[in-house]
Amino acid sequence: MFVPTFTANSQDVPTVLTKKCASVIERFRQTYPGHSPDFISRSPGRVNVIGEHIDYSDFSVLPLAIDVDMLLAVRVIDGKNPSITLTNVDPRFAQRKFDLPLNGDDISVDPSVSDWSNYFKCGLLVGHNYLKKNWHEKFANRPLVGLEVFCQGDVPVGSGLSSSTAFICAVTLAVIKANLGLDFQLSKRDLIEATIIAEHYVGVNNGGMDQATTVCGEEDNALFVQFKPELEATPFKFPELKTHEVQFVIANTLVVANKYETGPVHYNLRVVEVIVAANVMANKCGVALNYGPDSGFEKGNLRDFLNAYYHVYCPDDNGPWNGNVNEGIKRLAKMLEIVEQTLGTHKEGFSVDETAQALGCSREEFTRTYLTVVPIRFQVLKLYQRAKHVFSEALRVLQALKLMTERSTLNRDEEFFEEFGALMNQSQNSCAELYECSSPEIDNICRIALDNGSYGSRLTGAGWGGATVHLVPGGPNGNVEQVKTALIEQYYKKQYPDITAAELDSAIIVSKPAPGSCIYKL
Ligand code: NG1
Ligand code: MG
Repeated sequence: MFVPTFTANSQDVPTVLTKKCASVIERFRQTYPGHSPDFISRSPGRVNVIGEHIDYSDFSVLPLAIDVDMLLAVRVIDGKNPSITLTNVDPRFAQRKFDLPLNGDDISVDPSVSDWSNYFKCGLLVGHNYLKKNWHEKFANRPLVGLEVFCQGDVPVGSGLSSSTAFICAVTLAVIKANLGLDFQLSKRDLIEATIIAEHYVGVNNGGMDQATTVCGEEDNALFVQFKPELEATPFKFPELKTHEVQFVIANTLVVANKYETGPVHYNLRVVEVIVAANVMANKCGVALNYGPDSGFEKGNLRDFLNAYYHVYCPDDNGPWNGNVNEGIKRLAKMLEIVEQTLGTHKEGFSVDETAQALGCSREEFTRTYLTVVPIRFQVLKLYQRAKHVFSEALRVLQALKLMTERSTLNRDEEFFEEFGALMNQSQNSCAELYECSSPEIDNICRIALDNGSYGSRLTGAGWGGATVHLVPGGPNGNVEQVKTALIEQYYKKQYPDITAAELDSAIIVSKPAPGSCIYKL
């Protein structure tokens, strides 16, 4: 039985500095002559093995932190008029310097200017919110301390490996530690909850998968991340197979998916579609969605519908589904039947009028409640397809979890690779066909990988470009080199004829699960 645990301890690790740490310290000293950093704040990127576009519907996901990360070398400057100086090893991001307002509430992020310092300011904002909320008596009217920061990240940007979240979590952790001292113990849960809303400041209504993974990552462990009944991140090891290792290969399409610019027709539109789908299903089944205060748009989501449906139609059941895997599989299968009955009537999509009618409200009320919260553009709302993806993907996550954690059922390595791989391939098909968040480059990479030794290939992260993840037998007689060679020859060299060896090197990542956010005391 899968008992969720939550190691809510601090992020301080032994002062064993990695090579990357040594180089960021050296670069700090070159950038800020005569100064040395007080500490390094690190947060890793993450790959989502399965469970795509379901975290903002509060369904559990199966990610792992990887060994590409964002490192911030930080020096605290105590002084009268505190300022922040940001330097980035990546020449695309020029140095930024800005004064800190005496009152942290005056820090603002302008989402219309997509400058890299915006993500720093998101971290500064949520860090300040945390300081006020948790330490008001000690912090109430104290200004934030000034910082000199050198940023060195190797999470490819816009690649679906959560570079933005790795940066923001590293910043938030740095701001809290800089202001409360390195010995202040910050629980992982607090750091996650503080950072989940950070990217909302730049206009993305994301879920909490990235933050939970970057903070809770554990070496050699994948994570089962649950958002309800409450946030839990439970590490678990890959199954011990007989002659191979379980290896996930990450291949970046190098098509940068900028969620902030395409949100109105991509990411943020999906967020609206799945919330509308939940409310249409609720109205058609005559159940009220009793959602929590943190529910998106102040309307219930698909998980709220699942709970409300069972509360009304199966009152004798043992209460809301609380992460019991087998019970969850049963309920999600039931939801897929309800999707057919309630949304299958409009497989070509719902117009605004049809949706208002299905919700039992006027066109004006529908528009005001759902269509004006974030900018979106659409012809029809594909409620059937999006809801079918979400419930089927949430179901695949639980099936994958059983495969990963109930080893006894497997007696041949291939059995694991075939069954787990099949779930990943079904996920890719659902993302492409039902959620329409794939791209020709993703489809191409997946085909090549599956033809050359991968058992399961799919997009990871938001999609529409970004990265792909592949289940490949690892170890001495595995297929990792075969998959890499095929991708280089048949995808990268064809799609990008003048790609350099360095770019190729960072395009394919073969990573072991890495530890989560941490502070290196110097
Ligand atoms: P990426 O593409 O890694 O930023 C985004 C969301 C996640 C999740 C995935 C899709 C942000 C910050 N994160 O991940 O919450 O919804 O897409 O599963 O937008
Ligand atoms: Mg991101």
